[in-house]
Amino acid sequence: MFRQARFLTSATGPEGYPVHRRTEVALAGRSNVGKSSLINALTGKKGLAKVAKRPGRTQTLNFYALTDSLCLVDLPGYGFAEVPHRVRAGWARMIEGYLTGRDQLKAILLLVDGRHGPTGDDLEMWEWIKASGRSGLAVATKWDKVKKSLRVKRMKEMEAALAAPVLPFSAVTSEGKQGLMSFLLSLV
Ligand SMILES: Nc1nc2c(ncn2[C@@H]2O[C@H](COP(=O)(O)OP(=O)(O)OP(=O)(O)O)[C@@H](O)[C@H]2O)c(=O)[nH]1
Ligand SMILES: [Mg+2]
Repeated sequence: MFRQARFLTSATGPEGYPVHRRTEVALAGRSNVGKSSLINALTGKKGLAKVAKRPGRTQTLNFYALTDSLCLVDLPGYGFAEVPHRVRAGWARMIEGYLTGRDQLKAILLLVDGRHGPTGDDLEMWEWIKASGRSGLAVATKWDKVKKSLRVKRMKEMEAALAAPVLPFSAVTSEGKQGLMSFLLSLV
């Protein structure tokens, strides 16, 4: 576990990005999919990233140093209808600016709700990630909520839809945590 993890800073544009040499890994996914919870699970620090009952909680790019060489970036979730259109357009610009413009961004994790599989938005995001030239890893969140008897079938469906391996993950049981840590450490 990344017990030395700490919050670095929030940003809404390049002028706010932290100045450091860490490799960055971004967490993309629909609002409420479990991005912030994943950060807390990986670090063993419950309150490090704010987890909300209501979707749309994360509204800036939030940078978390995991080690001296690795940094996770929590992005605002997409697909949240209750946020006014103008605000959403601003988020899209902010996220796209970061994902396209940040040199030290090496990989993007796409978090998909394991209970439902990828939505249209998720598939669009996945295509974008593949085209971006960065590494991508698909993660199925809330895996504890998927009935054991359905897991094999659900995983096959998700992997077929994304045409890629998917890592099952639960912030509640910590399933998938080791695999995710190995992936992150392999980047640096
Ligand atoms: N059972 C279960 N619930 C989870 C898991 N991960 C997240 N949740 C719950 O899902 C809700 C949303 O989690 P967040 O981590 O805030 O989701 P987010 O993707 O950061 O959401 P935004 O910041 O709005 O984009 C919270 O109520 C969490 O407790 C999980 O692995 N298992
Ligand atoms: Mg969040």
